[in-house]
Amino acid sequence: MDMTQVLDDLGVGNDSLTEEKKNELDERGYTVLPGLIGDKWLAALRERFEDLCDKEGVAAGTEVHQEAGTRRLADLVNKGEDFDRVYTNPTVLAAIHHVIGRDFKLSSLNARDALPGEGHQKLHTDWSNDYDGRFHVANSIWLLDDFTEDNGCTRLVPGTHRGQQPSSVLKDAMASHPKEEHLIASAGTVAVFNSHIWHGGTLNRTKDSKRRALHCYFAARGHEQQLNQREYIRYETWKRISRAARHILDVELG
Ligand SMILES: O=C(O)CCC(=O)C(=O)O
Repeated sequence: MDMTQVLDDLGVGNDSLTEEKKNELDERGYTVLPGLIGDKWLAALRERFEDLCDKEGVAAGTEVHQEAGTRRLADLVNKGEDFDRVYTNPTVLAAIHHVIGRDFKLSSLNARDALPGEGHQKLHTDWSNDYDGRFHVANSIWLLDDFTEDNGCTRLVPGTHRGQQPSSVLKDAMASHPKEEHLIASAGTVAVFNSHIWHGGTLNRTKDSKRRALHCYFAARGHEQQLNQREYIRYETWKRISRAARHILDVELG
């Protein structure tokens, strides 16, 4: 299938994303889409998050990455039907396509919760090189809880997606940046960002507040995935999803 057909099949149209959102992605490197996850779906995703953390215990997240002070999950494509609508959401796909501008695929679908007293990350990008005139990766963060100033929201530095790696410019990538913005938004919001932008998690300063989120991360077609979906895809998932969804995962071979 070609990408035009895939996007069409998944309901992505010219009007899926407003000009304002496209401009924000171009100029600032991220945009915020409130209310994308309806209440019932949100409840189901939260329940699944907790069930998987309980079930997987210390192994949770190992398929991709574990991080001290956080609860992480990985390979969510294969861990419940409620996740099918995440990586095929037409508004998010329109935004990802706008950033990458060519055929792309899912790189990974993971989750992260910064525990109280933990979660601060250095400013980083999701791409290891400086800007080379094209964008190779784009990410979306799906808020399963309200993100507040205190509970470990994401920070982003607008306009840095066309620049160098923060580690080669900043003296201290852990420090707060004068131009950083904090993603303060309600549960159910999705933020899409050009993942060449400088960003990172912040400290959860609360005593007991959760800040669970999904990371639905995409890369241009020619690049390796963060999780090799062909290696991990389960037959029950493959059977359930559409041809267009299989293309997004790059698991069309059957
Ligand atoms: O969850 C967040 O706020 C951002 C996480 C992030 O950038 C990462 O884990 O690389």
